[in-house]
Amino acid sequence: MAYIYKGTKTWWKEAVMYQIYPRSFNDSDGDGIGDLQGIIQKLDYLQHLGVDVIWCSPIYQSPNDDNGYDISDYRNIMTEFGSMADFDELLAGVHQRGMKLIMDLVVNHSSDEHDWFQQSRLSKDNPYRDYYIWKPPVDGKEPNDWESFFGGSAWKFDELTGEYFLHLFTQKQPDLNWESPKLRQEVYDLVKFWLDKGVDGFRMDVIPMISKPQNFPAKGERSFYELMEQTYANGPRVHEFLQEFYNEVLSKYDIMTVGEGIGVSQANANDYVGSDRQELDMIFHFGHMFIDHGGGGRYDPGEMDFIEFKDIFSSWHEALDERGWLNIYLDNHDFPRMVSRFGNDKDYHNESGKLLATLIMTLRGTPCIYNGSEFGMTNVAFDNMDDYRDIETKNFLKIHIENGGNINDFLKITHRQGRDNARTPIQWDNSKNAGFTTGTPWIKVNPNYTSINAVAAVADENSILNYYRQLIELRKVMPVLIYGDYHILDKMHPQVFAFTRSLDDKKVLILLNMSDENINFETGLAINQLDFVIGNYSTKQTNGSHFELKPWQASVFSYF
Ligand code: ISL
Repeated sequence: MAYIYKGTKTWWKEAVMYQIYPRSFNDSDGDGIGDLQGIIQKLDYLQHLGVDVIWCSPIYQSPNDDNGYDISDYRNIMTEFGSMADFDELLAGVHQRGMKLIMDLVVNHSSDEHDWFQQSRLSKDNPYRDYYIWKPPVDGKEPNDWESFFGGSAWKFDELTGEYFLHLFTQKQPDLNWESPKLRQEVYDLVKFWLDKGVDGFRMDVIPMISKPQNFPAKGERSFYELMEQTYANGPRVHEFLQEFYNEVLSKYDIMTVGEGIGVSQANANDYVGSDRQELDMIFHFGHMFIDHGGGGRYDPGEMDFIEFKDIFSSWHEALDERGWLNIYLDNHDFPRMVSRFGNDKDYHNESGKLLATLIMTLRGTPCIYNGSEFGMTNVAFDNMDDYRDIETKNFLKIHIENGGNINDFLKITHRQGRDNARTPIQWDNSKNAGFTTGTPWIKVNPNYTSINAVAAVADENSILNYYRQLIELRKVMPVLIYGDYHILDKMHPQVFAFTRSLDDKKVLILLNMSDENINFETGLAINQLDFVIGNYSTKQTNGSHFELKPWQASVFSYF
């Protein structure tokens, strides 16, 4: 029976997204920090790649305690990144090339250097006091045992009024109090400011966390992840706030909204992104990204479980069904590089880079390419902890040392798990500093830039980049890859991720051998005719329903 997609068809479901981490993207003025003019210089490169929507990590004024995710002025551009005139030129340049620009909205917290916070902390009766979450000491100590994502207590004492304020991230990122109608109106006004400038939407930072249970229940014996999922995220008024946000602002523009779905599960995802909910358009989840995080989080790594990895994609497809929509990704600025984490960046760099590209481009959802991963940028392994910049890494190093750990053990874990793996400067070419800056880069360049860089990739018809270009083109002429149903094959197979997509009378078979082995794979499908669509090996082994797959072979066929 042919599958008919009954959900709504729209531009942001058919788009391919590209995330830019501006600080590391391209430096135009030699200060060693990426900037907006640097992005403008690369718009033709992005148009050539074929992406439709660019998501820029925060570019607002910030002291950069958390590289822009601590905003001190929501209506001005970060000094190092340029001016509002630069932004206007960037937005115009994006639109002239037929692309769209979405910004990063960080309104679960601000910077402590924001005027709102500077006012709020002055006195208990200050008009801005309730823009943040203040609590008196309990027995002379923190109000409760909540922990920060970045280690330590989630409360910081402020001498001025003798109270604690909540910060689920760094001490310089005080949580905003969405219980305050005035604060919510401030948020809606600043969002309107950017939408009226023509911005095409927002990625919303930790948006499931904006409603805190007002009894502030203790963590107790729960793990941090349980505390985060059960208490920080999915709070009692989160949907009320998002529906108010939608009705007052978001519904009035033809835009795209992407929720960072931290703490959201298959069970409640459609409460956020169901087309009937009038909240968000899509979310990205963390199921596959947290598989190898141990009980102690990112710096307490366990093993990746391939069967679980596959099952997470299948269960999310089933959970959202035709009501909701996903943003599909395998890396971003918070996680290691995909080809290093999920591929084999040593022996099968090209093949596994293309295989992972095939995966994110053929699952149902809006795929997001993280800057540099389109040509296979890899993790970095700095020799010295002093070369790392991420506040999360620094905080957890301090805790590791305080707990008697040694710095070399932590360095090895950081090589595997650290966020700076994804934040080394984009490797444009094989000139000094990979063409990122004429100055001293804010973070060292990965030494493999001499062989892994955009110029080489564009020129090499067999590069990961040119393979992405072909996949992006395919999606434009194969609606089955956008709206098609999904069905996994042999879900317990230890090396192969195989699935089909089907829409109307079109059927596509995707075979991904995610191992270093040669694998004989039986699809079990009754296949009359098989047409090769795309793949990372030139040979096209086909024998009805049985396939011989080479290491990291990705093959896509249409079939009847
Ligand atoms: O790094 C993580 C914890 O190990 C991620 O879970 C991350 O902190 C979480 O997904 C929230 O990320 C977002 O909010 C943070 C910011 O540091 C991240 O860069 C941003 O993506 C606080 O704004």
